[in-house]
Amino acid sequence: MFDKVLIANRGEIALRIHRACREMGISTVAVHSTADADAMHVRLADESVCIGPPAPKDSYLSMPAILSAAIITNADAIHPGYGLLSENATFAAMVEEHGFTFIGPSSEHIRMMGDKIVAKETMIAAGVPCVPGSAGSLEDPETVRATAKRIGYPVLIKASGGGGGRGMKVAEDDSQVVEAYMSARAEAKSAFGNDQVYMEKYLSHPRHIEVQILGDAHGNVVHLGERDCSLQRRHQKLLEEAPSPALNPEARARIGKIAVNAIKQLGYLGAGTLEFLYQDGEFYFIEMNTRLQVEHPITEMISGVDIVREQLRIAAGSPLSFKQDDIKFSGHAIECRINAETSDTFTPAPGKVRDYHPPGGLGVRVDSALYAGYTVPPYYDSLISKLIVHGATRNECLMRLRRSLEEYVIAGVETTIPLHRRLVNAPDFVNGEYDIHWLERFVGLKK
Ligand code: MV4
Repeated sequence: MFDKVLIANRGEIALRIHRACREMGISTVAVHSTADADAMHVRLADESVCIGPPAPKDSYLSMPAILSAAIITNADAIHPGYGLLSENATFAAMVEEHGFTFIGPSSEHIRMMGDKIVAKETMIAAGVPCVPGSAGSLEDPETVRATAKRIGYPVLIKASGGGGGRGMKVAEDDSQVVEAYMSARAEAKSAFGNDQVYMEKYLSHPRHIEVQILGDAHGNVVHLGERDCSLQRRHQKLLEEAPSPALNPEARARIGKIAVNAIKQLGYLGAGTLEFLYQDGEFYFIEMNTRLQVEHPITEMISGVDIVREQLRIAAGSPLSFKQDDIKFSGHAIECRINAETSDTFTPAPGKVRDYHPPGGLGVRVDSALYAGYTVPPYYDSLISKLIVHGATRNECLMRLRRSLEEYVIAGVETTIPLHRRLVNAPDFVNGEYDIHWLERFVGLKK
C-alpha cells in the first residue's frame, strides 16, 4: 500500500479522500491555490503545497505544478477526485511517466470513454444496449438525413467530445435536421476543438440511471447497484437517490449484469460509472464516467462499501476486499447537493459563512469542507456541502431527510437548502414519479 498520497483537488472531495487515506494509515499531501490557503482540506492534510494563483488553469489544472508538488513531497500516488484533471488522459499518462501511481483507470480507458463515439462503439461490441443511432460520426448532410429517416424523428445530434449535455441539438423533422447538424458541429468545434457529431433517436421522457462499478487487477468486477440522477436542472444534478424508485428487482438485476459484463470485457481497472437512459422498461447506455463521482456516497450508504478505499486498494494492486455476493444492499439513501447559489436564478453566491450547524444523528452524513468563519471563494464550483441520509425504507429516508434539512444552518451565504426543503415535500418526488425534465418545471413553477 502507498505511504503517501497527493490529493489533486479541493473542497469536500479532497476531505473525503483524505479520510479514506488516514483510515488506511496513508499520509496525505494537499495542494491548494493562494485563494484556498485557509481551506479545510489544507488544514487536515499532513502536508500541503501552494501550487499557484486562484484561477484553476494556473493551479488545480496545472499539470507541472501538481507533478512538482508530488516530486518535492515524495508522494507515491495521486488521487484526482472529480472534475479538474480527473478525466484528463494526458494527465493520467503523465503521472505514470513521472513514476507515480494514478489512482484511477488507465489513460487508455479514460481517452476511450472521453470520445463518446468510441465509447458507444465499444459498448455495442460488448453487447450493451444503446440508443438506436448513427454508426459512428456523421460526415455529410446526405447521411444525416438518411440516418434520421432510418431511425425516425425526433432525433438528437450529440458531440463526440461532449458529454454532460453540452453541444446537443434536437431535430423534430426533416426540415430541421441539417440545420441541427451544422450548428451542433460548429458548437462542438468551438467548445471541444472536435467537430465530430453523432445521432441518436431522441427519448422524450427517460430517467437517468447510472451503475457504479469497480474492477481490480485480479479479474474481479463488481457492481454496487444503481443511482437515480434524474433530478437535474441545466445538466446540474440537485438530488440523487439509490436505489432508483423506478426499477423493479428484475430491471435492477438486469442492469447490474449488463454493467458487470461490459466492464469485464473492457478489462477496466478502478471505479467507474455507466450512465443509462431508462424509458418504458428499457435501458440505453449513453456515456461512461471514469472517475469517482460527486454522488458516490449514496452508493456507499446502501452497499456498505467505502469506494475511495477500494480505489486505493485497486491502484496499489490489491484485490477488492469483497466479492459480488458479499455485498448486502440495505435500505435507501438520498443525497442533496447544497450549493452557494441564489435561490431564484442559481447564480453563484460566494461569501463568508457566519454560522454553521450541520445536522447529525443516525443515518445522517455530511460531506463538506465548510466551517463557521470560512469564506467561500468565487473561483470554483459552488458545491459547498452534500447532505446524505440513509433509512431502512425510502419513506424512513425521506422523513430523516426532512428533519435534517430543518436542522441544517448555513448562515451568511445563500444556498439551495430552501429549494431542497420544498422538493422533499413535492408529491411527485415523494411518489418517486419524475423524469429528467421534471425538475426544470418544478423550479419554474415556484411561488
Ligand atoms: C439523450 C436524451 C434523450 N435522448 N439522448 C444529456 C446529457 C448527456 N449525458 C445525455 N443527455 C441526454 N441524452 C437521447 N438519445 C436526453 C438527454 C438529457 C438528459 C439526460 C440525463 C439527465 C438529464 C438530461 C437533461 C436533458 C437531456
